[in-house]
Amino acid sequence: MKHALTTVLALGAGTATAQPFTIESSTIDAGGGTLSSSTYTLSGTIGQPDAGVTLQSANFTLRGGFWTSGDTPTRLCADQNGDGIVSPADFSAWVANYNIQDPRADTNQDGFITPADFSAWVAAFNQGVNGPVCPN
Ligand SMILES: [Ca+2]
Ligand SMILES: [Ca+2]
Repeated sequence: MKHALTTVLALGAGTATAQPFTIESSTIDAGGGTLSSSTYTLSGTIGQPDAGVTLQSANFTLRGGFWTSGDTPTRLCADQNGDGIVSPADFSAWVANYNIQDPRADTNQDGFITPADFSAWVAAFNQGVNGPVCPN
């Protein structure tokens, strides 16, 4: 059995080429379901200990979070404190997010948190509600 697994891995490595990567949103957690009434519908999965965790290497970022039944929740990129508005308080929030390498500080959405994100944040701030949208 060990030999078979090694062979499979070797084949997989042999087919890896320089192609773009795509990983669809998914969950490997157990359970989940939908509750509904005449007015409301709630879908979810409990037991997602990976929510909020970010793994990052030089080239890739993997963020854990809660799945949704539709679109990924978004916010204005300039809204760094998540209060739903773009205000000067978001400058301090961007600095705080930058210092702890919070993914929200990646304002230019290139997968890296660098000083270039400050320029992107200023541009997004100046665009106000017409600014770019980022994932929550
Ligand atoms: Ca804000
Ligand atoms: Ca960035």
